[in-house]
Amino acid sequence: MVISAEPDALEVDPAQVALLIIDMQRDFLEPGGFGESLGNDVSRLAAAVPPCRAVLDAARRAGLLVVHTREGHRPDLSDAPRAKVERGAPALRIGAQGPMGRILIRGEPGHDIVPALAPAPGEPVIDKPDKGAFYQTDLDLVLKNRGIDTLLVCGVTTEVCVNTTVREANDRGYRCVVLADGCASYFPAFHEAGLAMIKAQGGIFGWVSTSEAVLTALAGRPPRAAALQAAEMVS
Ligand code: TIU
Repeated sequence: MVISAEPDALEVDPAQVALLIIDMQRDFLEPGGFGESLGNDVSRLAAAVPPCRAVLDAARRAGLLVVHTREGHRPDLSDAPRAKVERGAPALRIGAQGPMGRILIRGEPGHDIVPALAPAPGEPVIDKPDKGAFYQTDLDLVLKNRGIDTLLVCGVTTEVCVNTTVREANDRGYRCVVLADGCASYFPAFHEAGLAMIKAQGGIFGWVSTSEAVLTALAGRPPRAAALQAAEMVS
């Protein structure tokens, strides 16, 4: 199938494509979690949920591998570096008690993926201790064993976990197609810059596309003219 994208449309084999949804957790999207503890307006991330959901539904219908990630730590914090834990006010740090349970701790309500994007039985969920989804996880193994060479990437935040993961994936030989409207940031300027950095220089880290372009491709419809698609692209 052909996916309209910037800097160029790309042709991919659906059997080798996975949808990777990064950290769409209550801790980042809802009040009382890690994102808010860092001083952020978490309501800015809500817009990414419907596009992610539309692509998730289409990916499931098309039989694509769907992989979810979650950022978080063991309850004893043994996998959390002090340099990461000892930031911010003590009452708001990783492991502190918040309204959705202990902040960024596996098994707590805030660590869960938001209900609209809940993993289906059988879909791999990668628990990662930091920003990159390949760092100290078996994601590469899961993808290689399925013959995946292209990732459709959604999630939050654009410039933090999405960008870190895309850079890691690019170095490992994966094509990354980042869906602009399926990603979000607490900082609109960082969202824009995060996407621009990926597609600059001929696609130095990958491609930027939209949920609509992926839905079109998965439905087997021909991609619209690249110029039209680019004009509509959410950046
Ligand atoms: N703070 C911020 O923008 N993001 C994170 O801490 N983690 C993810 O992006 N998942």
